Amino acid sequence: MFTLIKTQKYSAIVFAISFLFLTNFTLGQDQKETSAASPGHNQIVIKDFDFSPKTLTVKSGEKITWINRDDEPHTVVSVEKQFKKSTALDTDQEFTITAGAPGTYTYFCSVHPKMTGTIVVEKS
Ligand SMILES: [Cu+2]
Repeated sequence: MFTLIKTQKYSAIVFAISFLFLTNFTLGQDQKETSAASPGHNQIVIKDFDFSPKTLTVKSGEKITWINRDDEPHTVVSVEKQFKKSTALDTDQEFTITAGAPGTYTYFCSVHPKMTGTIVVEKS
């Protein structure tokens, strides 16, 4: 009798923990999909000395975030000074700007000037 209760209690705890993990996992997935799909959130990943995507099209007023996934520091500098330049971004550091007037914005990394990218800003 005692053993049976104990086992049931144990099962209940195991069940509760699995449920929590499952819920967390599901929530995590949801959040990921939401942020990727939600309008106004545009991310450029810096990896292997490259900006990805190379060309990003956004609407005026939307935010653009660069994130450095390299071990090397990188910067984001507008060729025509259309937005303020970033500081040197360390690994996993982010830099965010708000897209201004419609147009084509080219930018580069001042540490590695061969790294270039383009942002096309469309009318919102
Ligand atoms: Cu760089």
